[in-house]
Amino acid sequence: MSLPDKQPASPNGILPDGLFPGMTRDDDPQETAEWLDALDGVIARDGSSRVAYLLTRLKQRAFQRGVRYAGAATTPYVNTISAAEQPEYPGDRQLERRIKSIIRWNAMAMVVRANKLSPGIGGHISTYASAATLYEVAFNHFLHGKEGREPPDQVFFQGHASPGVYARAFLLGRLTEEHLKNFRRELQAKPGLTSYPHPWLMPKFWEFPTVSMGLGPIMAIYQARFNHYLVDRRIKPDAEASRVWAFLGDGECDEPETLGAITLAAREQLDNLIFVINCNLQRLDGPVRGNGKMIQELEGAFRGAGWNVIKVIWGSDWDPLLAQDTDGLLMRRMGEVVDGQYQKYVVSSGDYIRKHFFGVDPRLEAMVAHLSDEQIRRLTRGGHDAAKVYAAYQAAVEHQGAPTVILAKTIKGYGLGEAGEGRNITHQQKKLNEAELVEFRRRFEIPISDAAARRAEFYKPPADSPEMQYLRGRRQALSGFVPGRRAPTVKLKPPKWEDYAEFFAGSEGREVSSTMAFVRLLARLLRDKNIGRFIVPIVPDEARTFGMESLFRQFGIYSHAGQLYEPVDSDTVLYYREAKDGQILEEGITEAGSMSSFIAAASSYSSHGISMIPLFIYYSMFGFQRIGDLLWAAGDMRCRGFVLGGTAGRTTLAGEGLQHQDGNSHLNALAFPNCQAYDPCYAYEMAVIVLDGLRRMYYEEEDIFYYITLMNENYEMPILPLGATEGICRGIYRLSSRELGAKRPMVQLFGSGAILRESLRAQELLEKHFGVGSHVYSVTSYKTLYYDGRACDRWNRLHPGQPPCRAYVAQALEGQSGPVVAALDYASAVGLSIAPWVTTGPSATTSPRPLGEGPGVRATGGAVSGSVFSYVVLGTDGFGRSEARGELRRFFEVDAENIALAALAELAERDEFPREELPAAIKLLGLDPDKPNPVTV
Ligand SMILES: Cc1ncc(C[n+]2csc(CCOP(=O)(O)OP(=O)(O)O)c2C)c(N)n1
Ligand SMILES: [Mg+2]
Repeated sequence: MSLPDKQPASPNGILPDGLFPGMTRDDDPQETAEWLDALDGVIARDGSSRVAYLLTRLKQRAFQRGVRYAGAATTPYVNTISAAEQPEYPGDRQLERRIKSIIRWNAMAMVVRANKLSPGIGGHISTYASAATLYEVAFNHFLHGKEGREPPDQVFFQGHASPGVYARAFLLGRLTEEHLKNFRRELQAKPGLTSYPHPWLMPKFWEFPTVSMGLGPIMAIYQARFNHYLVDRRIKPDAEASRVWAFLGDGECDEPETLGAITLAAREQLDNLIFVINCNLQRLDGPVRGNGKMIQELEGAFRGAGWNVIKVIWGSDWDPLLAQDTDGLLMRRMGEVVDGQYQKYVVSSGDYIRKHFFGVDPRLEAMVAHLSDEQIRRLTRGGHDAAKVYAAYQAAVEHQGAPTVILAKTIKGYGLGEAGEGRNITHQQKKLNEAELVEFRRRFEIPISDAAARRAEFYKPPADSPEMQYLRGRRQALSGFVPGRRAPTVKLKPPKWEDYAEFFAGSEGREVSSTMAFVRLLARLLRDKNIGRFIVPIVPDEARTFGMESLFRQFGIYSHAGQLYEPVDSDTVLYYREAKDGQILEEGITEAGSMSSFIAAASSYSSHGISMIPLFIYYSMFGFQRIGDLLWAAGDMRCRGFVLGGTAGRTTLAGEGLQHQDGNSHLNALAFPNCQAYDPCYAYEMAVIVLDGLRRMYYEEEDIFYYITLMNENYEMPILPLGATEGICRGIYRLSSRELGAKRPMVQLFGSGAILRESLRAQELLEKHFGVGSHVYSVTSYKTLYYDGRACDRWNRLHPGQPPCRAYVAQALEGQSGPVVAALDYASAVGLSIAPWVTTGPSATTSPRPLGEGPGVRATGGAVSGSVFSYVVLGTDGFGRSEARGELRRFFEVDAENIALAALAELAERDEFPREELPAAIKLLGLDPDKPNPVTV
């Protein structure tokens, strides 16, 4: 089958040779020629800025006269920087080429060896093979480490290129041969290397987790913005914000997060931000845009968003051809061939390219008549030409007022030859046969024997070789290693608890919500003389929902440009004040963007050496389930800070219905290892958790972050009970006791968050109508109890001879009896997670029974020898409803009446309450036995 060489139209709707849809030919070539001559004249006489001015005026005039021509956001398919404008290359290209070849070899050998030893262990060769020049030019000439006076660069590496970064670190002596041998084998006796950039696993090496594609680019944008924030607020004394480099794949640009925030970068004039997009035209399965042109598509998107776009498409060997191309024929041919076809050229002979690319026009064919087929085949792509890449980077760092994107065309699997260069299978290629290894060694001139090549042995030149000296010298000149993570350099002074006494004193009859209490706490933190400056409030267009607008005026909304208009509410006390030194990050409707800001602030202790304290408050339903992957990255990155799920709980948000009522986030949070998840009910609980969190994160330097849910239901906030702080932090404490004497049955009630007050009401109902005594416990964190219980079990299992550890929840129930009924505003699985440790002490007598039907979800079974529990969890499983709170709680069966019934039913199981009285109890409590199950309706 022969493929079409000439495509009818390019993807942006402009016909190949500049004609527009509906136009088939140039009706007046002579007139066209006159205009072009005139243009040439202006260029020769006055230069390019004059031309740009005239073109702008022409466009304006045409518009005034009714010509509706917006113009394309793209430029021709050639390098943005012409050969004439290219700066001289400052390095030793010969030596750099040798170093790059050695790194290529070791990166490839690392993956091949790993798969030889343990087939299927994985790894990627082709991504780095295509990007080697992009990285090497940056490492040798641009990326600043942390040991100099200049602000260090922050680099987001393409996750799949990690073998190249490791191979370089090996040459530099940062990693040993053992590390490389144990690539993707982290659990061996000798040190190993993690597959991708994970700061959690290599905390001195990697800074930014990037391998979940799309997260790197959006985090990079907000990182660059946060760097400006630190300078604008004078937290960092630097005159300039740190530069951020993000290396990404062209396939990665299909992730919504990649392009989703690019307008912000331009709007904020982030000229400290450089995207380098490795346009190898391929992703995992095949071409990124087989029938289109990815570079052109990206150029249009970025230019439209206001970025400085630099295309690096062709290598230097194309320069003489382009110099001959006075009538633009070659340029047009370059523009009309689609990406799928360019990929085909990679795997084709020079003869094929001569025939199919140049052969469409005799004038083009003549242009390359003097080149052999081999020379034609080897014509390079810009991304493999250090001089072209250097020119682009230099222009990018010099550009002011806008971020820069470099679109570098490369070949995926460059250098792999038959083993995968430009092939659709190349992304997954991790095995090279012996002949391919020897060929690779030959092509890149690695000075090892064929036998060593067949064994894929690593190669490191002698320490005093010119290569090694050059390599080290360049890094010394650029202030040390990249990447690299460091410990905080500036320590914060802790806040004094006595300054926060108002939050422990209760609301004295006033009814407030935990959200209101939090906003008051936030305002107090902002005024704290020890840490106030370092607080970073973050909110995605929801400040008024949470009653935070009072902070606008006082602390200001951060805006690099200041406030260029008179706000519509300037005559009010709480006006919308934007300021260059504003402290609040009001992000607009982007949870992903806000979370990226959180990540930048929460990792500032390491990336800037300055601990910042972000508090990111959002609509809780749009947290874990919408941007969970960013939260996961935050954990990986050892972020320290608070995320606050506002309007949380399935039944607290009256009226909003299915989409908004969050009963899931605590279930999600359960799986995030270093996330401390809390569901407080009272203001004092919330304040204790926040203050203790500050201690743990900023003074004990624990790499954890907090998730705290807040509600908008108003009620009186009580006083902090004596001795409750430890229990609040550890997940449970006893709040209220009704002991009615030894003859009366007893139950234990767990309540949390919004539903704690229902448990308290159930306590009243049980006493008043049924003579049942109870203790009510506030469970502030099921997650903390769950992790604690698991840690105890594990310790006991591994230390059989030693006194057993007892889970904290079991300690809280020590000596108590009767069933336990838990109620919460989240999926019941959250409550059930602690079932193994819910034991009511040695006095329990009944034997374990199988999981049964009944109200809520019941877990049964023995836990600690001699003790037995029955544990019922009432949670809010199912889709939400638009309703008022009371009706919602009845619907989900988590209200006081349902809690009381669950307690009575459990007592009846133990013969502590007459079973035959249950129907009357149901009636008295006003419950409907035939009500549908909320999970299934
Ligand atoms: C969010 C996400 N989805 C899917 C993947 C799996 N994946 C890894 S690499 C890859 C292809 C990458 O293509 P591209 O971005 O063009 O990078 P290249 O390797 O071509 O430089 C895919 C689909 C991933 N890592 N992250
Ligand atoms: Mg790609």
